[in-house]
Amino acid sequence: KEIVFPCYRWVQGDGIICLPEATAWTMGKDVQGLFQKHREEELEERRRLYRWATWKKGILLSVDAKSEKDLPLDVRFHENKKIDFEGTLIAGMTEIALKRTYTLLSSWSSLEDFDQIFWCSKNTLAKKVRQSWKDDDFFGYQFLNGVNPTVLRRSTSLPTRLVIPPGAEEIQIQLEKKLQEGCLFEADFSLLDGIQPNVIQGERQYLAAPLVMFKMEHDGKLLPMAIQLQPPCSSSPVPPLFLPSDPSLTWLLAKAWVKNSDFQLHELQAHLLKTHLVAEVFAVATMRCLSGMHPIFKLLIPHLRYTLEINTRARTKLISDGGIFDQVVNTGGGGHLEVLRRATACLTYRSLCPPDDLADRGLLGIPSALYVHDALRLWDIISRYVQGIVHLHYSEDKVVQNDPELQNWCREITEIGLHGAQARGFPVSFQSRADLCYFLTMCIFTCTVQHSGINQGQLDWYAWVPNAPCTMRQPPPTTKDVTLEMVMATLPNIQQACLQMTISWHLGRFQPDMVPLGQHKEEYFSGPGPKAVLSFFQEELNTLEKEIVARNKNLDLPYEYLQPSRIENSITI
Ligand code: OYP
Repeated sequence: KEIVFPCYRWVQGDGIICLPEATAWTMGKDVQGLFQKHREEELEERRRLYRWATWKKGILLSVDAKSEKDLPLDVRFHENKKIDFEGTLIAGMTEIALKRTYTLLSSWSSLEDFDQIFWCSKNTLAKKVRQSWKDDDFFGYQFLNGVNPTVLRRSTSLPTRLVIPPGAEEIQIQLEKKLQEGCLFEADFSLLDGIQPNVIQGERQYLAAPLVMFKMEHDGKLLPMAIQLQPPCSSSPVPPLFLPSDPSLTWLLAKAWVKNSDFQLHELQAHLLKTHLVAEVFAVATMRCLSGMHPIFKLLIPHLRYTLEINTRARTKLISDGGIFDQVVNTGGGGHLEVLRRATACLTYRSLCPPDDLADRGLLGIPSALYVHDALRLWDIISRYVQGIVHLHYSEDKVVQNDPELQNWCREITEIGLHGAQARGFPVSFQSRADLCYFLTMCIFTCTVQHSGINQGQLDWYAWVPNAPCTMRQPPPTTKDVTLEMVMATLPNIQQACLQMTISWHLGRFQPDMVPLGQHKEEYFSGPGPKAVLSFFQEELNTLEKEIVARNKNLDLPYEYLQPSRIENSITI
């Protein structure tokens, strides 16, 4: 009797989809060893097709591919995705060229001049950003519910770097009072300290490493109290503390510096490293270690679609020599790789799991923290889904312990892909079903919820360039004498601002071929058990969708990035 082997492959291009047959099998279940040989051969071939590569030392490992053309067909963009991706870039670049011509003779001397290139037609929240970007509560809001909700933490003491300059004792008293009340928060960008800034077309750019102190009001508003742009250092005078009571342009420039630093940590640490590159490690390890009939392969594969190709494109065009970072970002020219290296060196398992991360950052139980609320709800929903699938295939902890493909997958992720991350809390083996479920929840959460939360907001928050400048062309102010000329000479020039808008739109806009979380059509599992688990997952997502829509109706600024229908099933952009 011929055995039909389950396979994961789907044939691309001509629309034929070849779905995996049979049920998911762990090796333990295959007592007669019927599939053993097939599994071994399959994995041997996959290890040949998907190899680890060190793109740059000190950064997570990636798939071995010089360009997307080197990738196996199974993981390439479908034709329509490719046309859309490349077409949008061309459209964006053409629009920039037109704008450049159109603005050739106009002035670039007031903040309103950014209007000349602003794409207000493209969305409404971006318009609101343009109106309100100078307001302190709007500035604070972004650290809770903006494009980068990953830096803020509740203070447990006054930061040691916060040296109070003479004459600013009053602010120290206020900070201590807020600390006592438990409503003092901070955003610290020390990771950027000492990073070499870019040189763009012969012009030196500048970087800062700010600290912002915030207070939370009773109505849930987060307000900045003080900004220190550089950490103190023994060879220079105590850095000034910028305050809301400073002249308005001084305070505005200090906030713009913070937003520039936030842009760097957002794109390099929160976005690139902690979603894209981590997901790539899961993808390569999954292809190398788990056979197509393995239940965990079937569980994860929909959440790994297109990730290898988008990341390969990022390595050839975005963070490459002469890529977009080098062209218009002040960490570009190598500093961006050093930021990635530093961020890799402090990447912990806890920081990828919201229940741990948000507790560590003291962000639980804050009604105005909408990202926190939605992320935790989604974590729970995903964890029930994962548990449903895992418990169908692993009857007890022993079965987990005795699954060699799975254990190998775990070790390969932590020791190889994540570059020896066991010291930072990542597991090298799974001892129980609970261990396994937690790790898988983290994998799926990272590839779906977290990426959507971090990616979509680029469209809203980065189109009005002064709100999040991609580069700074003058050094940070060291006194409080700030003029409009200084502000304009510091913020990005027309060319840089245009490119920032184009790329933010390219990445943040709705993806025409997007598959929402849990809505993939491929049936990797057959049999009623897994199907019921998947439909329960979909139901729970539906319920949450309704809750979020209802909540947003009553808000001035709706928080929509984690609405399940907007969360993509994998990292594809
Ligand atoms: C890949 O062909 C990606 O020029 C975007 O990267 C853009 C390209 C390639 C260039 C395409 C081309 C997607 C995935 C990612 C990521 C995280 C970092 C995003 C940083 C965006 C920075 C915006 C810069 C504005 C100036």
